[in-house]
Order: sequence, then C-alpha cells, then structure tokens
Amino acid sequence: HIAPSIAGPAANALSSLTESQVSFIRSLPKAELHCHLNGSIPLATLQRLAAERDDLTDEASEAVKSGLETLKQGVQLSAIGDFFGLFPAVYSLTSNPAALREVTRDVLHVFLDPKSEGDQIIPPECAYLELRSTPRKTPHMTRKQYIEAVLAEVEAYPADKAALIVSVDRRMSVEDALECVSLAVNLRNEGRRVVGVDLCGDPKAGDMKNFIPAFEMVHKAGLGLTLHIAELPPDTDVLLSAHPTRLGHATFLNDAEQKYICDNKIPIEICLTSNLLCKTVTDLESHHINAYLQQDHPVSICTDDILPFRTSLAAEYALLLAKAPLGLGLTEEQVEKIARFGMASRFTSP
Ligand code: 6MZ
Repeated sequence: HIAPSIAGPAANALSSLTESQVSFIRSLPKAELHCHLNGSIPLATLQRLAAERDDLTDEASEAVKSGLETLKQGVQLSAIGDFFGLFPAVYSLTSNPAALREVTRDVLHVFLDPKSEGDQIIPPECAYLELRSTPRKTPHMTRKQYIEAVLAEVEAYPADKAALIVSVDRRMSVEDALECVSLAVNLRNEGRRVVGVDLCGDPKAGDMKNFIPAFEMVHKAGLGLTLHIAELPPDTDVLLSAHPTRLGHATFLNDAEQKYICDNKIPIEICLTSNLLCKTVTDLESHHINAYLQQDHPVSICTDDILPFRTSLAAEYALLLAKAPLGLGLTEEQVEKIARFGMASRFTSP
C-alpha cells in the first residue's frame, strides 16, 4: 500500500470541501509539471528499500533511520535552508539503478494510475506528469545509467501521460551541469522521452550566471528550460538572459523581471504548500499567485515534493477552491481555467 498520507494546510483545505467540489477537482484534467522524483517517493517505498538494504555502513544506516523517522513525524522547517538536509538519507536508498527504477515506478503509479476507495474508482491524480530528477553519479551507476533507469519507467506510460525533465543542481560545477545537459540532449536525439532541463537546488548556493552556456545548449537542442528562480530574495539577474520556457516559484522577482515574464507570457509553476512550509511566503493571502491571477498570467499548480510536504495535486487544487483562510476561495470556473493553463504549459504542448 503506497498511497501517501496527506497532512497540513492542503489536507485541511481538502477536508473543508463538499463531496461535489472534491469530485470536481478530481475530474479536472490536470498537468503536474513540477515534481522532484526524490522528493516524491512514498514513505512506504523508502521503508521497504531501507529494510531490504544490507550494504549500508552503520553510519549511513543510522542516518537513513533518523531521516525516515523525521519524514514520518512530519518535517518542521524554520527556513528553506533546512530543507535540503533531508535528501542525503533518501539518496542513500536510491543509489543504484534497480532502486531508482523501483522508486520511479511507485511515484508514477501515485500520480498516473486510478485508485479504488471502497467501491469507488478515484481518477488518476493528473492527466499528464513531467517528472524531474537530478542525475547522480554513485559507485553503482553513471549519470547516464541514472537517467536511463528513470526513463525506462517513464516510457512504460504513453507519451501523452509522462515525460522526463533532467535537473541540474545549482551546487554543481559548470562541467557537471554541461554533462547533465549533454546527456539530456543526446538521449532526446536518440528519441528518448526527455522534454526539458531544470535548474534546482539550494537557492543560496552557486551562481546561476555560470550556467548560461548550459542553458544555451538546452535551447539549441529545442528542449524546454525551466528555472527555480527567486525562491528567496535576492537572486541573480540571470532571468533576462536565460530565456526560460517556464519558471519555478518566481516569488521575489524584481520589476524588470516581472515585466519580462508578463510580456513574454512565461508560465509560472506554483507550489503553494511548499512555499508555506519553507516559509518563503507567510500565508495564502500574500502569496504571489494572487498577483499572477489578477493579470491573467499563466500559472500551473504543482506539488514540488509530496514526501516532505505531505500533499497531493488534488489537495493543492483544494487550496485554490477552499474558502479563506483555508484557501484562496476561487470559483470553479477560475480553478478550471488554472488547470487549462497547466495543460497548455506542458513542454510537449503543441
Ligand atoms: C529547489 C528543490 C526543491 O532531483 O534528486 N529540490 N530545489 N527548491 C525546492 N523547493 C522546496 N525541492 C526539491 O529530487 C530532489 C532534489 O530536488 C531539488 C533539490 O536539489 C533536491 O535535492 P531529485 O530527484
């Protein structure tokens, strides 16, 4: 049983809705465009992998045990900087191709397969998923083997349901970033289902300007480019020269950047619970989504990392529909339009 449990602001919003509002949300065709593989693994899958692994050092095994316990209790972050420390425990369990395939399969199942609840069939969480992940080199695999393991599972679904975005971490060296992008481009040229490149990682780390050559390679290959940008203030002024296809978060953009994204209608991937729990936004009322909605700017609602944030795509949509202060109190027509924006922002969209 791998259905993730949800808790916190999105769960409260979801449980405040009527049955008919919940079925409205479930039946809307939704795209999930901002979902990090290692942040979206069901806890039960990680517990299963931890129980099977017998090759971890005592130290690694202790770190996994305490990491999984923290995730089980529910993560409390005092700031976004605390968030990235959660990943080493997960990474020691997803360090070989077989484990990666197993976790990818379970994440795809959570988002893309229908579920039964009593005698009811619940539609899939989303109609289309662009899963993203950062290729890691470990003693058990190369970066290429990493991507191929994830792709093998993504490609088990039809092309109009699932695709892969290769992430580059801003903590990487320029050489490593270029290696990730070359792999993405080559696999795409071989006909594999890589649709874009993402820049992610601790917003306080690295300098985005160093990655401009990597972004140029992405554009030349005709892949989509999405950047985690301005999750914290201030970020570098790289946005105007990076030509992104979409942006993640975009919480603290300056005036020139805001004008650029509005003029160019660059869709914003919005992760409400993630922003609230990482404390980059104080409450829904002051969330930057409101300004984008007022300008009819394309946004897509996404989960980011359902493992630590204990949310789901339906619950993120519930945050739109629930009445204040639990949600934004939007109408069903407004929510339907946002879902259409999401579908239209796919990298594979015509
Ligand atoms: C920036 C984030 C993130 O790639 O190993 N990641 N980067 N901001 C966020 N907001 C909360 N959430 C996740 O998935 C995990 C990695 O995704 C990035 C981090 O670099 C994290 O290590 P993958 O599959």
